[in-house]
Amino acid sequence: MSTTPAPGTTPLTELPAWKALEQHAVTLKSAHLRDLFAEDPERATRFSLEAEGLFFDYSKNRITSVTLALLLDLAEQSGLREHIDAMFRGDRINVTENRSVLHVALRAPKSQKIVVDGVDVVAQVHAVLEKMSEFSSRVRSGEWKGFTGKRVRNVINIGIGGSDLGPVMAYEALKHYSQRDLTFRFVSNVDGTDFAEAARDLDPAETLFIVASKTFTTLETMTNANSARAWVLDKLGDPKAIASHFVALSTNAAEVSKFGIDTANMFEFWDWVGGRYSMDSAIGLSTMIAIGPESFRAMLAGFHSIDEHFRNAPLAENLPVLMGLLTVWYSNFFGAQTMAILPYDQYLKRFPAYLQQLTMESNGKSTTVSGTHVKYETGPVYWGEPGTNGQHSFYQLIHQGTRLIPCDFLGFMRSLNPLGDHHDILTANLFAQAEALAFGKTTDEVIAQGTPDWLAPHKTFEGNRPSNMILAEQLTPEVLGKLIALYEHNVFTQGVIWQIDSFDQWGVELGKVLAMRIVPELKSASPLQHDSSTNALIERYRNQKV
Ligand code: G6Q
Repeated sequence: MSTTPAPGTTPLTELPAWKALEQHAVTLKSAHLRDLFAEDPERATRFSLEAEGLFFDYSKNRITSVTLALLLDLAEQSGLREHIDAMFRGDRINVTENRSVLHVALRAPKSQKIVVDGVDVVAQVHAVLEKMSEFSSRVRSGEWKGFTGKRVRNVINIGIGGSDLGPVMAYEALKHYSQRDLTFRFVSNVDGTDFAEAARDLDPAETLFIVASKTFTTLETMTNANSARAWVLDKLGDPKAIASHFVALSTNAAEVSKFGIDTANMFEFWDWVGGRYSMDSAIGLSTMIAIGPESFRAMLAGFHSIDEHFRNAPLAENLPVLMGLLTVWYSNFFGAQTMAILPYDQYLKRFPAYLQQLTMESNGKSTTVSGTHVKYETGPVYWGEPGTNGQHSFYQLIHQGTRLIPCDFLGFMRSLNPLGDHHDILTANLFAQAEALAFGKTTDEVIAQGTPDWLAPHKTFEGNRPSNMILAEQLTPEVLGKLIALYEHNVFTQGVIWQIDSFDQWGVELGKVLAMRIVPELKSASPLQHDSSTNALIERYRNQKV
């Protein structure tokens, strides 16, 4: 193994392992998975592993033992191990924002200590968890009353991006465990339709709003929160009603009280929790109300078990590391532009959307931590839908299109809703798709099945399309925590290799500023100083709005 340069000091493309991978990829591109499996009867065992109750089969990837060794060299030469240690220590690895990145502290057991600037953040986390548990129990039992004395029956989370996608995804994923006499809704879009449709059939006297915003200044969220306040006051009249119908999840106590929410009803988190890494912080309050404090803690334990695995397992047996390296392999050496996330579980219907933010906001960067422009591709586009629905729409392109789309398949051994042979059919589809993508169907096989020669090319499947298979016993809160942590650390691994800051989001910040400039221009007749296209669009809106 070659010597390891200090992390980040050598440009990625000059690392010996990178150069070796470039050479190796040339030979491997012509290898077919059919042959790789035929040559090695042990392949499925060689390229699969089980960790923390998750089974990971990565044998249907276009790799050999040499590929794996080179990718692991790349991880070592990139200083992955040192970067992992730095994150867990609380070093300020989010360099452009000069912040620690400590979502792992959100699920650390009470006995653990992580000290940042002289403060034990684990103790802070547990104090907030206690407060959340107490509040959730009061809402769930009906003890928390609205202003008129009616119990809360509806919970509406108002937030956007990291303050929305996690709570929505987790609510959907864990609906099976939720308290069914409570209604949960999520309002994110500043489009008035989102709030109007969420509130239209609800009684303000029975509705609790959770205003979720790390900064408490986000235009969309504050606009929706103000409309919610007006909606409550319209029916309940008295401004004192706000205290019983609004709570806040935020890092910004000053803005929370300015809005009129008592800071006693604020659940705190900290600047070392990134928005897209916050669904297990106070931002998860709606999840905790839905599934209860005990299940929420089980979810945290699931996260923590993968954190420990990521931190301690050798790189070669480290599930998130392997997943991250495979994504680097396809993105940088096979020209793959996208990754499909295909959960075979209806409860995970929002999981691809959640991962879209986690992965694309984290690794959609083109400047390295040392400020140079990258000379290679970084974060791929993540997308997906639950199986089997996707099979009847976009899978065609994955099977027979011209693009290489590595897939992550996710499945469970047992259904939460056993119904006839539904689960066998679902799982048969899951396994069959991965098999067909890898092995395809040759023209000879097609002709042997009686297809006329002219039609045979259309019914031929090239195969050699890579996929991972991730299996767990059943979708529980704990397993959901494990799956999310798996992708968080997968993203981390990719970011370290690509030498980018996976924890800032300057693109999102830009969006927040740009709209603020145009809002007043839409309301006035002031002269415009944009480009001719933007000026014309604003003029058109000014002329046609009622
Ligand atoms: C996430 C991003 C972004 C953020 C939203 C909402 O990592 O920073 O999606 O979560 O812009 O921000 P607030 O929580 O501050 O309202």
